[in-house]
Amino acid sequence: MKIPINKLTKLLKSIPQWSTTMTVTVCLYILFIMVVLSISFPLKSHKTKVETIVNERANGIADLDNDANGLGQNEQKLLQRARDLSTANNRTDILRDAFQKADLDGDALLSLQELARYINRRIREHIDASIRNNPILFSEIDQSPRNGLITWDEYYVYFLKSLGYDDAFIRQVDRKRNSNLDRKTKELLMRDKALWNEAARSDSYTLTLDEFLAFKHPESSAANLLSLVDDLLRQFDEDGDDHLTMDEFSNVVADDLDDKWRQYMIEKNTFQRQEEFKRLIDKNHDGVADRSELLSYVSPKHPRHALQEAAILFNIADRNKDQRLSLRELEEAGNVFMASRMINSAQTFHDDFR
Ligand SMILES: [Ca+2]
Ligand SMILES: [Ca+2]
Ligand SMILES: [Ca+2]
Ligand SMILES: [Ca+2]
Repeated sequence: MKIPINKLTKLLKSIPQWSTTMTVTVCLYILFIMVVLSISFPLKSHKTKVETIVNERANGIADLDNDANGLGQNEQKLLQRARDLSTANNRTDILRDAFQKADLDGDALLSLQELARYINRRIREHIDASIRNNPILFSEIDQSPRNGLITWDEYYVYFLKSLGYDDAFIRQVDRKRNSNLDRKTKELLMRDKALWNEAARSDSYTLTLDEFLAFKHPESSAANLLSLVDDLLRQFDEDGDDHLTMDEFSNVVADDLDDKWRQYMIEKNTFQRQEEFKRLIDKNHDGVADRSELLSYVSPKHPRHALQEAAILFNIADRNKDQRLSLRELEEAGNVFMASRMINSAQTFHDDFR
């Protein structure tokens, strides 16, 4: 989608300056400031809307028209995921358990830092587990022949088996047309086929062990992260010296909004991008970001992802605006938390790291 430059300039100019009080508050936590600056808080007038959302719900969140409300895009995405989620029977138990684990000081309330720290831990656990389990799953699928490569056919059989189809049924399925499969299964197969084609770098018919990791867990794949760093350099490294200066990083021209880095960057103003560069990217403070600094920045283990997710959850669920989440507030927006990285650390990353 292309947005006219003049509209964007207007949009950027309309972003209000932060008040001193606000700045003092956010300074309490240095990483928090970065994320808060980069996230659109809902305006006061949206409170009623948010209250309506959490009041009238069938599955933990209520309907919300996508156009005329002030919640940010990230909040909208999470709300949509929450809507798509069917409500788990043991939701209350899951939420209570996570709440207790996240509540480090045991005051029965979650601060933004507590929530972010917990989410970061969940993300790290998810990534470590997916890397650990990758060879095991790989050799389970690599059966015919067992040659260190997984073909689409091998994956197809494994996938249907994992959904409970038996061998006799699987043998007679027309694999081109996916005949006799229900609509949901067909959709999942088509999605996987598309992801497969993206991950199969060397040969489109087979996946190596590393490619299989990128296929199942793009956020855990080192090759994927390195290519994100390449993208970042290609977009912003103007003098081509393989390093980003603060100017290269922060003076973004909005000429290519199809690029996801530019989309991401344009959501922030120059000051915010400079702060992000100084505080989150240039770790050794030598004024340039090298590849290893950029790699740590794009990694899902970087705390900024957890902080951003925590801030989104606060925007949606902190109804009394006391900057704390109670268990009740969690339960009232139940499916939002279930769909978030607080509980579902795996699925939600898959969209971001393709
Ligand atoms: Ca607490
Ligand atoms: Ca450069
Ligand atoms: Ca540096
Ligand atoms: Ca609260």
